[in-house]
Amino acid sequence: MTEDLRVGIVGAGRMGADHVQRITNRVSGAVVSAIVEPDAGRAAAAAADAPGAQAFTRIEDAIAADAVDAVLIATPGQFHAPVLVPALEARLPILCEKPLTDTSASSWQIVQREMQLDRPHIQVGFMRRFDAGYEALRGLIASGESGALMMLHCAHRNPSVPDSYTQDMLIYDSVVHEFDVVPWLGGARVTSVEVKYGRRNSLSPAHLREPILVLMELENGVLVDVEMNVSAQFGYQVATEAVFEKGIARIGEPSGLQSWRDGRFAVDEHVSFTTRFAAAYDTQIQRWVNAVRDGRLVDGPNAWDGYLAALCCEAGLEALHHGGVVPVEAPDRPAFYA
Ligand code: ISE
Repeated sequence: MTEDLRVGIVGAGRMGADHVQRITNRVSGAVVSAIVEPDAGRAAAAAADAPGAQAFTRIEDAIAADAVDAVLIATPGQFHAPVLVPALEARLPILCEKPLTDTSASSWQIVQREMQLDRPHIQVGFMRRFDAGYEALRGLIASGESGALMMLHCAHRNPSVPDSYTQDMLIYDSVVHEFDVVPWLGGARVTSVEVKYGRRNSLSPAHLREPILVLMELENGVLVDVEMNVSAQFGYQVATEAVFEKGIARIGEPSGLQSWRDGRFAVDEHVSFTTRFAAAYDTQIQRWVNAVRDGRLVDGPNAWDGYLAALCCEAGLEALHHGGVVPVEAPDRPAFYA
């Protein structure tokens, strides 16, 4: 492909607008050719960062107008399936923000439809796999230098969340990242999920009961705990401590500006995932664009990974509402997604 890849961005909310800027200003080999967004104000704001992009309210219209070579879906998860289906039917490469869809049944249907094509067309936006810290930790685990991995202690802290954030979103909007990245790190799928409630943060929105502790077991015996905390106040922090037979490793500690003043030492911390993972998002989109341009179509987590995460989310929601250790059963990965 010699021309720039024409990407249609579906959904111009926070992530969609961020991706418009990224593709326009930092990604090479691609251009935002269409913005698909029913809200006129949002569409106009995003269009200001995408010179020449056409505006549509439905993905079907952008496809019919031959305005896109590839689709980047950044709507809320419950609106992914209605975009994935026509985009797959048009055989377009797709980068779909997490989650793939909002239920394992609908994710399964997407996987079934995709398997009718010649190869995977969907990459799922689990951007942590493109973060330098996560990549280094995965390399250390795979090298065996510190012995076998025993446990992962994960912290997932948001300073606060909007009123629209519900209790279930603790699982399917937030812990969904750990449901993807932990098996990728640990080399085995999740076999069970448990949720523990402790003391409630009095600063949490009235409709939320959190922080929660999510416990996972992997098929290879590795144990994982995730502190899921969306009212941490101080900033945005995603950190992991890995426990090995012969040592420990940590990623995600604050690494910003260090300052010494008035007898105090301080290190800047992020306040949003858009800055904490900015480089990971850039790498993710650049590698996806490169893969689409050279015909591989996917370079990262695929729809099967999205389906596995959806199964974990369902187990997580069951554990969130009814307690207990909830098993996660999954079929074997088809050769199509090897
Ligand atoms: C948000 O949707 C994200 O994807 C962030 O990465 C996550 O940290 C946050 O909890 C979610 O609400």
